[in-house]
Amino acid sequence: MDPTQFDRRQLLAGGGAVFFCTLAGHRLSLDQPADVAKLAAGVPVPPRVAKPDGAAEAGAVTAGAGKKANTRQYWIRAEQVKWDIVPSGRDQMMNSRVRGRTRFPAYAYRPYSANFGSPLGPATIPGPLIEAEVGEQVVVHFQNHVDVPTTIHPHGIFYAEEMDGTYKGRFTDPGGFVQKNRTFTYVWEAREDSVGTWLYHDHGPMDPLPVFKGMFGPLIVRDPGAPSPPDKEFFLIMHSFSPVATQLNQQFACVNGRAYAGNTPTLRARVGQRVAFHVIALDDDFHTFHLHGHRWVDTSGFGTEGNPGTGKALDTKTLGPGESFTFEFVEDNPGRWFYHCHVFSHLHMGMNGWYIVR
Ligand SMILES: [Cu+2]
Repeated sequence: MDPTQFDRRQLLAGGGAVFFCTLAGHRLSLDQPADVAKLAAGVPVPPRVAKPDGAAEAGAVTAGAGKKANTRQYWIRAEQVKWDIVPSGRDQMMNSRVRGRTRFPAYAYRPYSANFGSPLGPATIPGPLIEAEVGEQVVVHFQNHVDVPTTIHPHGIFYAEEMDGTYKGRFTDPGGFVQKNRTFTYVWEAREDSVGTWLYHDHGPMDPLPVFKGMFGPLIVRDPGAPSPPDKEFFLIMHSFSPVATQLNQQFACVNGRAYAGNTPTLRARVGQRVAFHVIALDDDFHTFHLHGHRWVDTSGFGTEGNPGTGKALDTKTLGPGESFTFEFVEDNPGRWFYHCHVFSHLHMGMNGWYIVR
């Protein structure tokens, strides 16, 4: 068979759409809107989750009881919010207007005071920073207020199987399928090998649509013996908003829930300050984080036996889905700088922002 003919036929059969994932028996593509609530209706409640009332929430709370470790507690609720990806309506890099609709019904994590007393801020994309020091226990009370079952699944920190926050079909633990208006308490441990910058995100039965609607955030485990934190710390998550999740008619390449300089975070520092960038990638692409006017020494792998790191100077680093890295430098170069993804299509779909040094 003529291979060009085959490709053409395949393309036509799929309507030009590129396969993304199968969810509740439906094949989804990134560029075609999906209704996540409708899809969720087709997912059966796993047997361990469907236990008698209250059983799904018990157990978890006692998992860390009796431990001597210091505990850090978080109250985080998943909420539905109208989210504007380009609130200014403009792209400051190209000095142009961004056409089309940019607001969509998002899912986002929102921090609360103890026992969900009152919100500590708005629901944001990414969600609140979860922070711990080695030796601490992290207790995250998670309440789900979105229409579909969701979870919190952490990277890097230690957790027992039932604290994984992951849907596993009929083997799912209660923490992997938190239904609307239910609460689940995750208990994790910051151990020595957890030091670093990580992320957390939904890993429930509708994975990855809630992530593509905004359910992710940064997590950092600090070494209490390390030098004091830098003067400036920036947490940047590189991701995208695709029509499959936003129901908008175009794709946006984002940093922290926004697209295009002037909407993405504008970072500020002064000469002489110690500056740290924590960079995370989370969508279906690789990203090359690039910072203008600066270099840093690649220390990834330093301190690990058999992997001394390269020690090379970098100004660009590639991240795959779910990866993260941190770099630090002492600021010595004033100016108005760009940070951006160096994949050009991402850069021009909005994955860029300002770094301003005085
Ligand atoms: Cu990119």
